[in-house]
Amino acid sequence: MLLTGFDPFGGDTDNPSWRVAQALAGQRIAGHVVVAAQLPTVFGASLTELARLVHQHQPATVLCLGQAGGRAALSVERIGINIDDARIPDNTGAQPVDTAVVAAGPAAYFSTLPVKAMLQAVQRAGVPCEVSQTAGTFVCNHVLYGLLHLLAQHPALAHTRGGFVHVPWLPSQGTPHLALREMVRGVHEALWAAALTGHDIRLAAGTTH
Ligand code: PCA
Repeated sequence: MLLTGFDPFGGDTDNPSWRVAQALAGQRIAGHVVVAAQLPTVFGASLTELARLVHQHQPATVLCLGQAGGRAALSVERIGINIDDARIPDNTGAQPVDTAVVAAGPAAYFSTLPVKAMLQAVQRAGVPCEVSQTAGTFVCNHVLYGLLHLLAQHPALAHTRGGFVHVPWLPSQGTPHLALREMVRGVHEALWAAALTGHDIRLAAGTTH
């Protein structure tokens, strides 16, 4: 399993997504070993590095993590869209507006991880979790879309599934927040569910929102 987090961005000095990835590095989850890596919060370079890692490790599961300030729960992203539209500059100062992630690529890709099974597993562990219908239009969405495009394009990666989870701020960063150990526990459960669930489950109407 490849688990990525980002470096701090937008003036922050910390990024919980990388803290969580580090905490789970080397752990064995449902028979898979977690390889953790950091991606730069940079359009383009983040995807170049992710593609290199995916080709190198050929993992069964790729889960990218990112910080979403203002959200109170782990959010399992359902979709990546083909747009870069940055409200703030990335870590090299680039601020694309209304440009495609992949020129002439499809409008969107759905996560190929079992979103509802992951949601259920995290909630059952008592960690706040929701499904999110948008990963935004900054570097996190860029990475989710680019990952899913990569996996869709390469026959050698046909058995690799990919997706994204946003995590809240740490208590030191602002409110709402979640303790690091809760985030780690939740992402562990999400990875466990991703590894063990072939086809996603159906949850009864009204049980998840
Ligand atoms: N969060 C940003 C990019 C890096 C990160 O951790 C985002 O949500 O796009």
